[in-house]
Amino acid sequence: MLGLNVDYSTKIPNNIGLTEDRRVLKALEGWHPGYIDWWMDMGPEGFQESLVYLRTAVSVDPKGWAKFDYVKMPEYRWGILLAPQVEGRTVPFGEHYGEPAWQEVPGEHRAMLRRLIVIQGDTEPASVEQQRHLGKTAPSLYDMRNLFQVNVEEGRHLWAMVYLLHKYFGRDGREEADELLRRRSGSTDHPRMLGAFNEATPDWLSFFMFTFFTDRDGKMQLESLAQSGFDPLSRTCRFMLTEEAHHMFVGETGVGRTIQRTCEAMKEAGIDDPHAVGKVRALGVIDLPTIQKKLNLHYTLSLDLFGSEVSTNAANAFNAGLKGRFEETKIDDDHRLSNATYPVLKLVGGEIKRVDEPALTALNMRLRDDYTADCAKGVERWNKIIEKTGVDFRLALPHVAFHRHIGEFRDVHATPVGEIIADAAWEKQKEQWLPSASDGDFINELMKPEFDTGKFASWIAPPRVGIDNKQGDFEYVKIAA
Ligand code: BYC
Repeated sequence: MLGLNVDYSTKIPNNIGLTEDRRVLKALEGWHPGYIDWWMDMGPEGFQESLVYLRTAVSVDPKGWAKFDYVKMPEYRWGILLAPQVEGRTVPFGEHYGEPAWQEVPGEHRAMLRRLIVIQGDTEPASVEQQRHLGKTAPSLYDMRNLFQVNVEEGRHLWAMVYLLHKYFGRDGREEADELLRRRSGSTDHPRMLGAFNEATPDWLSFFMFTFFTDRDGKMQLESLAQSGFDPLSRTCRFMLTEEAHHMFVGETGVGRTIQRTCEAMKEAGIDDPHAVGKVRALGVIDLPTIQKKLNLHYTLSLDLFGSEVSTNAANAFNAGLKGRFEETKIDDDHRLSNATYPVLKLVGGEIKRVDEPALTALNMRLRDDYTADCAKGVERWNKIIEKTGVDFRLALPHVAFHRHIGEFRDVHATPVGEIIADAAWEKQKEQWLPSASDGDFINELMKPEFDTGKFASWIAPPRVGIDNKQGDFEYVKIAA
């Protein structure tokens, strides 16, 4: 019987009875040293000997699944955890709608399923690589701990996908699992698979924006894969979503605390004009227009992760019962999309128009719309912070045609409000909309480490509550000398 609790007696903690599955246990134990080598080479730079107050999953029971303790990161127990099997679960959409969910890989859809798992897996180590240098400029021990928590859990999410590859895909699964340790974020020869995961995360504001926007794409994609008719994938993704919530919390509160500190500093100094960039920066905080630019960048890089608005790949994955819609089981329709249409934003004769497309091929657009709605709510919460301080400024999501590299708008330039403009006009104005090199230099200058217990860098407010309800002066990371 597969329990809620995690077995820690094997080298690889798990709740899937790995001790009885000698073949997979051996394969994963074989993969383990390569993973540790990757972690030491490409995981957080420095701090590997430091004691970090981390949560580790000890159960998959939503009511109490984690325990907190000091751990050295390389000794973190990366485990394989699946949400409990739902008895009698059926394929919730597509051509196989209503058939029993698959416990083995459906042969006819093997290649497509492997591709989805590999793409998902590839993003996890990529994000760790992108963030590896941030520890040394952490604005507090609290933030440093959150960074490392996110990193170890992304590492665990890699394990989650590697388990599926080893267990269900034989030799080519093993090869794919090895490749996941070989690709490198930003490499010219051997890059990570998706665009946003080859971009730099140069500073902590980028890290917070990334965990707000890009981890939120992760949430949407995992929600869609959690609907999968391939039950082991569904169960894996369901548990990953439990951890993912904290990553988005880190992003949302990180940006929120940055905004809070900026507005407070402006008020203290009697600066009313949020566009008085020089004056605001002189206070040692990040001006709101620059925060908007960072938002524009990370939101649009994340929009690209949804693929093309109209996609036969997405239609095929849905038909096959492999990747569903956000909250598929709560949608009231035929779950096959036989005759349904969905409005898609398209470029028609140089203008942006809404055009009805078959809902099946418009699934990426639909998921992206759900994503945008979710992002917009978070942006409104940030605006509330600004409003409360009395500063007259509003953050906004740019139009989906702005700064795109994938899909319908990749070959045109558009302003943040969605006006198509000529190349020359774009070149002239883009630094008003996206972070410039000098914005980057300014932020970099602010990225001074603050490692004193309970203290925070000039540009960010303390959190309202500590992790695991710890007091403000709690030593979240005991830095090794
Ligand atoms: N960059 O039909 P198309 C996360 C490729 S994040 C580069 O338009 P499709 C996390 C595409 O591969 C969630 N290439 O799109 C967050 C295809 O190539 P092939 C990760 C791209 O396939 C933070 C071609 O263009 N999970 O978990 O419908 C930290 C045409 O594709 C891009 C997933 O993404 C791009 N942005 O949708 C840590 C879920 N976009 O095959 C973790 C699994 C498209 O013709 N993946 N291409 O050579 C999928 O569901 C889909 O593959 C995609 C693309 C949504 C990515």
